[in-house]
Amino acid sequence: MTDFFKGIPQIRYEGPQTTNEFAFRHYNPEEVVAGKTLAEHLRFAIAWWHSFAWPGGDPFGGQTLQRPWFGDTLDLAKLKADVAFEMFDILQAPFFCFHDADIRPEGKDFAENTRNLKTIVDYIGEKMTGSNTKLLWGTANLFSHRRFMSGAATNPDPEVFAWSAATVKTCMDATLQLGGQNYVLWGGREGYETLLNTDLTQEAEHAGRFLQMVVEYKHKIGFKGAILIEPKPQEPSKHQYDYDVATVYGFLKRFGLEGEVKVNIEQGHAILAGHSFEHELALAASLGIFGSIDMNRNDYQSGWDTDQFPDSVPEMARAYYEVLRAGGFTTGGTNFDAKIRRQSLDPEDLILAHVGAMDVCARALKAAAAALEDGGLEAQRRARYAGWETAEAKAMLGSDLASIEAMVREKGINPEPRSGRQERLENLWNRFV
Ligand code: XUL
Ligand code: CO
Repeated sequence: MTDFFKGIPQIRYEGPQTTNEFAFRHYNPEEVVAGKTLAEHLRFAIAWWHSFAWPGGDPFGGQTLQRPWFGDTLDLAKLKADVAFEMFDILQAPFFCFHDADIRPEGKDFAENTRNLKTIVDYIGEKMTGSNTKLLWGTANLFSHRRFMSGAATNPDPEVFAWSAATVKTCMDATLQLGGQNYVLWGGREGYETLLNTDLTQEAEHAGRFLQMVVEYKHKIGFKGAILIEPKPQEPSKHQYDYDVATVYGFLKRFGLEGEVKVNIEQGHAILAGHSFEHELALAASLGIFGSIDMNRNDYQSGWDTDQFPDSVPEMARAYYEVLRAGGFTTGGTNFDAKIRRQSLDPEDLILAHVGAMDVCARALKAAAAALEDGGLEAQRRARYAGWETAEAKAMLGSDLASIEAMVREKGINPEPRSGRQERLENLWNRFV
């Protein structure tokens, strides 16, 4: 045991009336909602990078957090893992997620990176045998080190492509070894700063081939989890190639990967792309590529990716409504890709950020499940398209413009507009939130 979380009890469900800060008010992991427990629905994961590796910097100032495990040695990386598993236990977290660079010290070359990764992955594997916490996904950090400043798979330098491909191989091996349920690729610097130095065509070809290699390797090693792309429109690059769900789908189609790769959708990234979170979720479900979510929120005033913990039940309820309509998570889950503010120095802040977020998500999921169970919204959605259920209407889709023109004349078709009932539907929705 380390003493980092000394005095902080394990968080248990005590119900909405409790005044205990260190308790869940709404997240009762065993509560059954719409046929599954809340733990099974929500599949919460803790992000290693924000909770254990982030030093608290922003563009105007450096480190504010001082953690006893900060530093680039294997012993400190093990201490970090010890603390991580203590936090997973305090929160009863079912899953965690990591990048290679979050868990291992940086080596002087590729061989040392791989050795360090293997040592820490073995260490984490041992810790997992005595823990209930599993791996939701692993990923490679192909954006922080200066070698990636011009991209990884899309870097103009083939040596960086090689380094990146080799690194992803080691991270997929690590994810397989730890029983990960997904492997994620977020193209942090797969994009450009200026078109004046960028060959869009060549970069897209390289990114497409890179992803094909990831899928080929997945099958080669027998990894049964899902490969997920995480869309984001900009930041760190001015323009990133995996802009949003629609763009990723086009990219997957172009490289024949739409049956192999799904998406990990992040709330803050959806907002940066000018969408709502629920739009991205609904679109992914409709395209058959919904995989997992990174749960956080952005500050609507600052306009950048602030990665705050979610605090809005109405917003999250709209998101979980789409998750439930999509049939819920299979390999995916709710990963808190969220960081405490840089002034939140205390170990308690880190724990309570997650407690609050888990409660917000649980309330949202319950509201969404109630709305879906009520069925009123879905009935009205179906009723709106009921005209298309007739054989005549369906046949029109197999017809042609000239025949349809003849039919319109013959029948004297003259459509009467009907209300979209938006406010009535919003009122119905608000009964559940
Ligand atoms: C960055 C981001 C990443 C990915 C994993 O905005 O969301 O943390 O989730 O690389
Ligand atoms: Co993310």
